[in-house]
Amino acid sequence: MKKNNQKLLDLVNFPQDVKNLSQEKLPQFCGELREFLIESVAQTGGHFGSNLGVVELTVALHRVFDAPKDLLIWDVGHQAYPHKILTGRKDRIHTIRKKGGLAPFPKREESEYDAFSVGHSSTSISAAVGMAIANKEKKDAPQVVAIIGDGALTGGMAFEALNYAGDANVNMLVVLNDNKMSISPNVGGMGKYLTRLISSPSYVNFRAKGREILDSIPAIGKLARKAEEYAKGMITPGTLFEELGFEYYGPIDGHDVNELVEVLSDLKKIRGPKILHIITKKGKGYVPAEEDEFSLHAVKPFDPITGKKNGDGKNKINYTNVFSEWICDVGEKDKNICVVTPAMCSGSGLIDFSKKFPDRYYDVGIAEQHAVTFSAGLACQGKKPVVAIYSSFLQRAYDQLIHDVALQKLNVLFAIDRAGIVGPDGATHNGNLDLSYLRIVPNLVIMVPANKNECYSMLETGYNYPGPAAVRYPRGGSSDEFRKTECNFLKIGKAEIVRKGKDIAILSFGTLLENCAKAAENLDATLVNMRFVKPLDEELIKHLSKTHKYFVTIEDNSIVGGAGSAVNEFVLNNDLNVKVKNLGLPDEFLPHGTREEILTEVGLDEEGIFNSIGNFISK
Ligand SMILES: Cc1ncc(C[n+]2csc(CCOP(=O)(O)OP(=O)(O)O)c2C)c(N)n1
Repeated sequence: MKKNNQKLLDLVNFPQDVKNLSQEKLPQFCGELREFLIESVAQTGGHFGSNLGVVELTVALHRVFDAPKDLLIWDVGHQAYPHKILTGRKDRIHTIRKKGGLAPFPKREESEYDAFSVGHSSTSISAAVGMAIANKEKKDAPQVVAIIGDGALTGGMAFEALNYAGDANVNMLVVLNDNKMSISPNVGGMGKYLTRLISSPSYVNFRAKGREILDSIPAIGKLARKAEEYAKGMITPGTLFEELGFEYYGPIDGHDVNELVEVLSDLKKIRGPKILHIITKKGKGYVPAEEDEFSLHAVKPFDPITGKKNGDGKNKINYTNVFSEWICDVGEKDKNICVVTPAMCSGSGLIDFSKKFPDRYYDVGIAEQHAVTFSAGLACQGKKPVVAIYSSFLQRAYDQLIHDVALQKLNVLFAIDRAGIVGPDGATHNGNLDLSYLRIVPNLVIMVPANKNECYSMLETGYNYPGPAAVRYPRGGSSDEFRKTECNFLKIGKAEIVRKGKDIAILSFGTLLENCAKAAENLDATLVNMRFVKPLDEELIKHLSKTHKYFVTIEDNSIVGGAGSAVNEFVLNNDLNVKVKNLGLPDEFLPHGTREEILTEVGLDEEGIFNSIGNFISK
């Protein structure tokens, strides 16, 4: 029984509780859920606009389907906060993205309601097809629903899956959540196609009417079906999904919870591949987020009344800002420079460049593979493309980097942001593998800046190097002042000795150099800023091996196959007489938390590095 002043949300912890609400209370319930979400994200920060946009959809899905038996697969999973709240995690939602707290995205280990672990885009339809096919022989097979945004639909994998599922006549539903936005406004022909669908007369009603008429003349058979298709072709500006083998329904208002419940209940009864197109507003119900869908895609903690960010509002210069400055500087000087982003304009620091040089700025959608091969094409014709990409998303375009860029020695620069530990976005977004997977690619120069000035210098060096090059830098900043005037071209494959000591040589690759200072001072060790993972400064390594007993390599990358492994190989192959210890990230998928917390946990803070080296030499 609901007491006076008790909220409906207080009564709901699991999907069954959503089913127990009376239908006319659903809009009120959605309002309460939205309010709770705003207060919660204001405290924790995190993905915001997308979650506000799927409140009604999430309520309707949990009312109609029987999760966890029925399988709900969220694409990207940045919009799954309401789903977490309705599936037993309401009390812990304020811990999301924090160390030991709820994961930022759906995660199978976290809840039986999370049918698939996600974080990267455009996987939902493929996973759903696999699940539906795996269950197809079962008597009481689960319903399988993939929920994908119009942005995620720009990823090639989503098309590959649609192409397959339609043809294989898989029993599944795709809910296409169309808000016209990716993180920034969505790009590409598919987005325009969806807009044409929306602007056409209500298709869903027409089809219902059409069916009624056809059902009343049963003998027409195949001819009737053809007539129906013909009529559909006339009323919609194209039937792309239907050509792929899906039944298309919609578009409908994704904020009308009762309509959603009705349509989803109907669709549950129809077999085969179906797509329901719903229209939503990113940021729905919170005015600042509705007015600025772009900036409020993801937020830092803020005051829910004013919408203003907590804290002093001063942003320190970080590596992304350095990239942003550099690319704008080159944009002024070199007409051939162009930048390619797979839908990460703001995160990659490209807002200024896109405004100053719109004709040399290419947002290609969430399409990493295309981004890299497209850049290869640009380079073939004399342009000088820079692929601005996050480390973990570059994993998507590995063969393109090898086959389309490196093999052809093309002049493409990879500006790889979010390398190493990223922090609150956790395991799916950590860039802890790039040095391992890049190091083995022939022809590629790989640079790892130790500070912001060096990052600028390396971008300049890589850009002017006549072949494929990569600069990888982490989220956040370094303690040094950024002084552009101190930036220079670097000599390819040359390291820098930061401190001369004896017996121990610390070979640091990248930004953890700062954390080595204490160990170097206290142990009187030589400290080297290696700068290049490829080519290695072999001459210096040989020289140091003659004057030192111990080498310690350090990197913000997996120890397996990373920069330290390159040193190991060189030491072994050249019979160098040194003992080597590799420090870096363990061979694990590391969880979320702040970057500092995770680095401390794996022993890569000042203290941890000092202790590890101490233990190593005392053995
Ligand atoms: C492979 C990959 N590239 C980029 C991203 C970063 N990213 C997260 S959400 C998002 C936009 C998704 O747009 P859409 O699917 O329309 O959902 P919306 O945010 O509009 O609700 C992007 C580009 C990602 N998660 N995975």
